[in-house]
Amino acid sequence: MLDKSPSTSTVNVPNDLAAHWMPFTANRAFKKAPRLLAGAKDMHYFTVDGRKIIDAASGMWCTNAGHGRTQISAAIARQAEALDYAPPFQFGIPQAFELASRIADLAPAGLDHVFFCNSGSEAADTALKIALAYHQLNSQGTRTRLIGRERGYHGVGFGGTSVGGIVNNRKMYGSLLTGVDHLPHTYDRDKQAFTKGEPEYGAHFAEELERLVNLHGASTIAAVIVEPMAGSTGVLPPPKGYLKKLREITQKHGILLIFDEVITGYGRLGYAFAAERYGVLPDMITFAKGITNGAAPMGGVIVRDTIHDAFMTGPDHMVELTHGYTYSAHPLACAAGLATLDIYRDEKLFERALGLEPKFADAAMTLKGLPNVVDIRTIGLTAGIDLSPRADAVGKRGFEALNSAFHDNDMMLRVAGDTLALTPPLIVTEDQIGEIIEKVGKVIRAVA
Ligand code: PXG
Repeated sequence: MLDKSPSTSTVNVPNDLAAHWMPFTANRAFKKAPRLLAGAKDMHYFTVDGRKIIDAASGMWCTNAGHGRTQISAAIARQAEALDYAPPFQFGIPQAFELASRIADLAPAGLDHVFFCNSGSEAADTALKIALAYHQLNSQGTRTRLIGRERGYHGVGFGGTSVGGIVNNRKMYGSLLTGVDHLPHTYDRDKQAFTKGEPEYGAHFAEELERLVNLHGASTIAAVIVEPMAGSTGVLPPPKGYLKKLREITQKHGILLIFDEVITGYGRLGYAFAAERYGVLPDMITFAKGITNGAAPMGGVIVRDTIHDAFMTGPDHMVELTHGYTYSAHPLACAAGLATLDIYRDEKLFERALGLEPKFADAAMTLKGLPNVVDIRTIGLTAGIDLSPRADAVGKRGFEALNSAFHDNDMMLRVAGDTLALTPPLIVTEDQIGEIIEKVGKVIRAVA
């Protein structure tokens, strides 16, 4: 058993933070007041100075089973000793096949094939490439247009950035992919504010796809990609009936539907995948994060049989899909994934999340009425809390909240602009939900 709680003296704190250019981080502010982590166990992080921080973010939507799970770290260690690396092109390891089968078993029937990569970004780009290639094989090569959604996030590759809909992530990177269009986002505060679960209002936003079909012609559209619940933009649950409608319209026009389940996968909404919660069968599901509980980088795409089978033609010796990564199905990630799925199953964590959902929603809604709180949305074990921005600087109040949580309230949360996102590990107890909400209340008052 590894005890990851650090004693202050064992942690080596660097005195020069200049060389590491941190991702998606306000680097200069960080380096003035660093948030340095040294260990983690169950629901908590430990800072380099020995403080215990409650994790209301599952790291970054990753550690659904909580931190420091020895079952996972031991599996990784064993795998590293037995087989450190194996080429995934033209060679295989048993664990990759086993993990793919386990994932296919969790996915809706008909989605039975798994292509591995190393991140959510790679998963999104992989799914988009499979969609384009499929239509070519299917004698519909004019279908090249990709449709995303405003406020969507599909990672940072050129494909994912192009179909993504968060302006700050797009505007610095030129024209991106051509032939991309976007559905409108599904949020209308006037009609949806302070809703628990899926809002009643907004299914009609899916009908905008008919408008895009009328504009471009169905024969030019390859795929639509959406997050069933938009996470990064600040937690937007799908309106009731929206995803079903999107499925109906895509099906009618021969357009593939991709669910980006990088966040919603592996229990966040109380099911293995959101596709199951909503009873909607997409053509592909992308995943990452929770597949290894964050303990090793891994992502992937679960593909519908008809799409996979369309590639399995031609001469036997030919590569069917000219795509893949040096680290696809990496042995350490496969070992971590198998151990993680064991934990999810044995501890019934998806069911646990579903059971806790009403309590979590009730607790989050108690924050209504605190200063600057203009909306609270909940879904599964996730809540988004919109704070009104400071007059002079959008995002500043949110950034202050991140710092107040970490430095003054021993809590990690995620912020997206001025929205606070709570998304704790699925092992969270009712008492810990109470503690998190109480601390969020303090943070909200502190940044009033
Ligand atoms: N798709 C979705 C839906 C995501 O949420 C990605 C793709 C990209 O995954 P990678 O592994 O390439 O980062 C994501 C990532 C946040 C937050 O604070 C969310 C993500 C990443 C970082 C922060 O909400 N999601």
